[in-house]
Amino acid sequence: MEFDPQYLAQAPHLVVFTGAGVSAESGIPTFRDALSGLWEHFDPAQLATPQAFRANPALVWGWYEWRRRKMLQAQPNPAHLAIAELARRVPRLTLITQNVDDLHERAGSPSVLHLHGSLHTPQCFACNRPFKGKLPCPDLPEQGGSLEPPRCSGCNGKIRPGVVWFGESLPQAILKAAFQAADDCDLLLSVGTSGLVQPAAQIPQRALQQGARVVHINPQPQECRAPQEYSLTGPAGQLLPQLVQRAFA
Ligand code: BJW
Ligand code: ZN
Repeated sequence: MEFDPQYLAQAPHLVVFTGAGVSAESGIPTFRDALSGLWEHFDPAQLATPQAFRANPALVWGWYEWRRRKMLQAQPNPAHLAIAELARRVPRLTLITQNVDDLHERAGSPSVLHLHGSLHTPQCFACNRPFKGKLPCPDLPEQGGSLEPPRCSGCNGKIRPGVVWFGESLPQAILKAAFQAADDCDLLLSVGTSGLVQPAAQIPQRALQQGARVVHINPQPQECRAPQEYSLTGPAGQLLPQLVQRAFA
């Protein structure tokens, strides 16, 4: 069945759940896309786990600094802007992202639940104290290279990126708020995610289980198992502005 944009205009509580695909058109690589995904070129076990940081903190810090600087240069794209516009149009919108960039905020979204943390909130690996200093900005080779992490002013521990690595718990209050929103919403837009990483992948499932409509927006067609599940096939930067325009024309 076709998704009627009027459902968007009529939803009392809309959840927008985003993944790396929403930032792809801003030039930020996804993780699992063939050829362009980060995990095509880098091994997550050596870069995105606490064990990796313990084994080689300079390698991990250098890689994340390279990514953080790329993200600082990136700009929000029409998908981020359309989501911010939706927040101004609908009675209630909960925005949940798996992304560690700040492009939703820079597009004007007023409140964002960051399930996997942020590249802009480094903290101490030993005592978790947030790092408040200015990050040094030495030259870095393309794709990272070794860079010693700064030290914590409290305990001299090594500073790590403020993201959630494999095997780590998600921020519990944020996960709880995200699950509550999924359990309560009328419509959920799942934008640019492969839905492979737990526990975030449960969010669209929870919305479906309590009867909400779920719309996947992705260039890859998504399998729809429930009658109130829809797949809109194409890049988010094209589809989302069209959807918003049609819903509120
Ligand atoms: C477009 C587009 C365009 C392209 N427009 N779309 C149960 C079963 C099995 C395993 C587990 C389990 N529970 C926990 C686990 C372990 C693990 C896990 O899920 N592993 C699976 C991979 C198998 N989960 C964890 O470890 C989590 N912690 C946890 O559960 O703690 C308790 C626990 C621990 C251990 C055991 C059991 C319990 C933590 C997960 C942390 C994820 N961290 C990362 C890295 C963040 C830091 C960094 O940036 O480096 O988060 S991994 C990476 O994947 C990142 C993303 O947020 C996340 C999701 O990826 P996403 O966003 O979906 O991106 P892609 O690339 O996968 O997909 C992009 C999509 O966009 C594609 O579909 C494209 O088609 C599409 N696209 N262009 C729209 N223009
Ligand atoms: Zn410390």
